[in-house]
Amino acid sequence: MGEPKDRIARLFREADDFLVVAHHNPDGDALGATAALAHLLLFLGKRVRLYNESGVPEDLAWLDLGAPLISRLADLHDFTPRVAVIADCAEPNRTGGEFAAALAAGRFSHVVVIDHHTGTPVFGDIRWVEPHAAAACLLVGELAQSMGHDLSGPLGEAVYLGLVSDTGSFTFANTGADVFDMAAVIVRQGLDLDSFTARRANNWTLPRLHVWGELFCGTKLAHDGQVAYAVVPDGLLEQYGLDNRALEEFVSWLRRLRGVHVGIFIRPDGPGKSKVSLRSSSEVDVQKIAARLGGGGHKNAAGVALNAPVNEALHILLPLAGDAVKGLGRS
Ligand SMILES: [Mn+2]
Repeated sequence: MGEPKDRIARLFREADDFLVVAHHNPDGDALGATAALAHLLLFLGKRVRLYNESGVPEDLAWLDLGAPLISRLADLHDFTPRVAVIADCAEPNRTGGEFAAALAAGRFSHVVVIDHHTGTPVFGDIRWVEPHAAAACLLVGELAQSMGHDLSGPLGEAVYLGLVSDTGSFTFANTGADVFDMAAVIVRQGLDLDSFTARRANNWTLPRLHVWGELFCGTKLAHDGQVAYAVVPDGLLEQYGLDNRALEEFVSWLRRLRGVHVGIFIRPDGPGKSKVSLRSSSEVDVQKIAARLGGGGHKNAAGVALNAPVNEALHILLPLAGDAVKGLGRS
């Protein structure tokens, strides 16, 4: 027994073969945690494979993953990892159907969960879940430090990516002193910020900039200016030859409007379906809105997939957002 972190450290030392997994459509925290765990396990002399159903998104292709990443379990070939480590993922289905089925079939003798979401069903036999942690990478960084590894090189860079991604570059309310402390350690241990930023942030294409321009122009206010929303029309991305990744973090900009407490961003997600991203400032809890519709996330950042076209989704979301901002002072 003992603290989950210590139990994970013990398992990492004792077992030999690991599969590291994160939620599909990985963001910087999910892929950063995957890579950081790989580097930690390699440092310990273990055999490691990484799995993500969506593969590596093009905008994160620069990240040093340390080990091969596969998106089909058949690509493990004769490697049969006994330990699955799942990071930044609140529920098995968010890893995608194939891995969730493998978990349900009992394919692994140990299932480790390292996460900062709350979700159901509760799964995994060693669970280190800290809903107040800003990023899964913060936990992975702590684990590495507790096992005597410093946060230099590709491991430090992967952790840093997670910190930056999940805190909106150190601006969201979840950015505690612990985040700055770990970032400081990583910088002190050699992170090249100039090169990191060039690879992570300064890599837009002109079509992406133009799509954002269109979406900015289409942004509207509701509920006395306290809610901002933007809806991606069907076919817009296709018209520019882009995929959903091009919209990453757009929703955060809705909060930049003066007086706005909730940002709603809705995009098509296949025929008759949509994907909703919610962001809030201060005390407004958008996780509650997402949870009512079957989604999840955190207090200030949440999301949900709906079986409704984008405009219908907007009609579902707007009244809920209105309720959430009711009684707040105008700021
Ligand atoms: Mn995360």
